[in-house]
Amino acid sequence: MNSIATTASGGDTETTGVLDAVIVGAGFSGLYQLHALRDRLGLSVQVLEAADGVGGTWYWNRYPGARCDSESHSYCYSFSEELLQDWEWSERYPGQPEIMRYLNFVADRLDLKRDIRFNTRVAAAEYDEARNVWHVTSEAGDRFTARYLITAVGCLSTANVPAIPGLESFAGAWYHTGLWPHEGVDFSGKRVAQIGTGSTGIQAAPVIAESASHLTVFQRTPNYSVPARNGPLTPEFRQYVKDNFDEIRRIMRSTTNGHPFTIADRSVFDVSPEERLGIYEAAWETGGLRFRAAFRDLLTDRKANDTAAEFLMNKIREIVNDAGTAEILAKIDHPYAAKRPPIDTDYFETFNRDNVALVDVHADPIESITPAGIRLRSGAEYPVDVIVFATGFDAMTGTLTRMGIRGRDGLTLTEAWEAGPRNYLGLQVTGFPNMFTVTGPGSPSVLCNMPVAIEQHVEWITDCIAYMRERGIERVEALPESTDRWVEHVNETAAATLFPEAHHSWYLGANIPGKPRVFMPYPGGLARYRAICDEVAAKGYEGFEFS
Ligand code: N01
Repeated sequence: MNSIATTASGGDTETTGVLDAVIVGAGFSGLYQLHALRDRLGLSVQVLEAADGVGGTWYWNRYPGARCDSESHSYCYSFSEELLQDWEWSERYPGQPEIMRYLNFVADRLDLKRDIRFNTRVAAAEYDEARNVWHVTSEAGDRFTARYLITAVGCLSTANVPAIPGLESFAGAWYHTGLWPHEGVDFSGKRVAQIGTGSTGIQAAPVIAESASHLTVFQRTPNYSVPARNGPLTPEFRQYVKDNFDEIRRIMRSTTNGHPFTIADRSVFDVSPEERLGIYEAAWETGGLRFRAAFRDLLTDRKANDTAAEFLMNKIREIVNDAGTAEILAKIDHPYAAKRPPIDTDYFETFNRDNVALVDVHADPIESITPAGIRLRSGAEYPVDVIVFATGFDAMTGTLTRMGIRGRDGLTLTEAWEAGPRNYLGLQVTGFPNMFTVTGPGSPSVLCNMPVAIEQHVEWITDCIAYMRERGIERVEALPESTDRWVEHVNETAAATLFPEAHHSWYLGANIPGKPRVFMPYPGGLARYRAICDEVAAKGYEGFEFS
């Protein structure tokens, strides 16, 4: 292990030796990657984190109703029996504060914080070919040199505030859900506008409506949603999880999406229409992402998907009292689950409240923000005191391309990904030796229960580095032909699904003006992906070049 001293001079910090690794980000992935490299391999590691605490996406997303859509007992690390036994989740889905408590519990239990530099946002990371090291510089000018650069920046960490003319003139307060104030926002007595009806907006609206004097939801693309059916976990269930975690882990690792339940082994048209309706009703009652697992062909056969879509649109019409509002909510143009399927607590019911209104900004787009509120193209005006942007993220690539990453021959990551992200296995970009991207584009990532995808990546990266060290190999880089083949494979796999039919989805980069339209996550399923990665490793890291 290298011994590293850090010196502070003129407010700057500079490593005086070469660290083994710099990890960027202290969320689920950065914490485990630090533990794996430091405590398993004995490496010198520095984590750099922009926030003043651990948590990653959960540190920033403190909006009302923020809660994970994965079930608690699966939204956690599975690598440590001790962590599993010593933590208790309180509800079926973990709320944001509870996830923060959990990640702090893990960081403290594994003594991780001493190797994390908080309040340190990376401004540049440059590969030095002559020395085969990465020089990483923070916005404040602190400098770190390391053999490996590992990005653990999450997939949804660069907030997207749409460039609507006039925002700077707005006299009220505005917030993005992904950069929510720590002290919270008091909506009482306020007229609130919420723009966006993705997973976040669908969680936030019912909670905001409870305290605001009035909430207007501006919906551009209607969305499906299934009731989460959240509630407290019983002591019996918690004990069941502790006693059966090996089996739960086995299921999570063997399914497409890394959840603790399997996808039914039946096709939509294997059953009669009456039977199908019964299956959908039961799945609706069970709630959450389990609805998607009712049939195995929902994401590959449009006609099969249409049956689920029709069921869910009818549910909206049943729940929402006002027929006009129900129609705006139910006019959904994409297959169910081709965009990330939201789950909710009383979302559609919220539109039955007297203090809530829905505005269709697909029919009449937002034209500007005025000092008083929101103006549509038709000239209609909505005076408000607060605007909540639930408008999502520059997903998967946004944070990476903003980090000033420069590889061999001065190539920037932005240049390398000008036409969309290109890499091998979602793990390494050709031209960027010794850099690994945890849950990068091209990996299953956001299509999965994230901790399961993260653990697979962290363990693969750790094994790869161990392999190199055992053999005195100092450099690893994805071969260009491996990248070409992988990108082709991801595209072919996506084309065999219904995902591309949601042409406005952030999976395709369509939510960011000018972003190349490329299907970014790997849609072949986590189990298949794991098998591919394992085979690559077993063949001596086939497709990578060692030197
Ligand atoms: O963001 P989104 P999100 N004018 O991009 C609308 C994860 N997540 O924060 O669809 C008007 O999905 C936009 O409209 P359209 C999860 O993976 C996880 O909700 O582009 N509207 C859309 O309605 C999720 O998928 C949990 O037409 C505008 C909304 O804003 C991901 O985060 C919980 C607009 C953005 O939806 C992102 O979800 C919550 C404009 N100019 C979220 N610009 C978990 O449980 C955008 N919109 C783990």
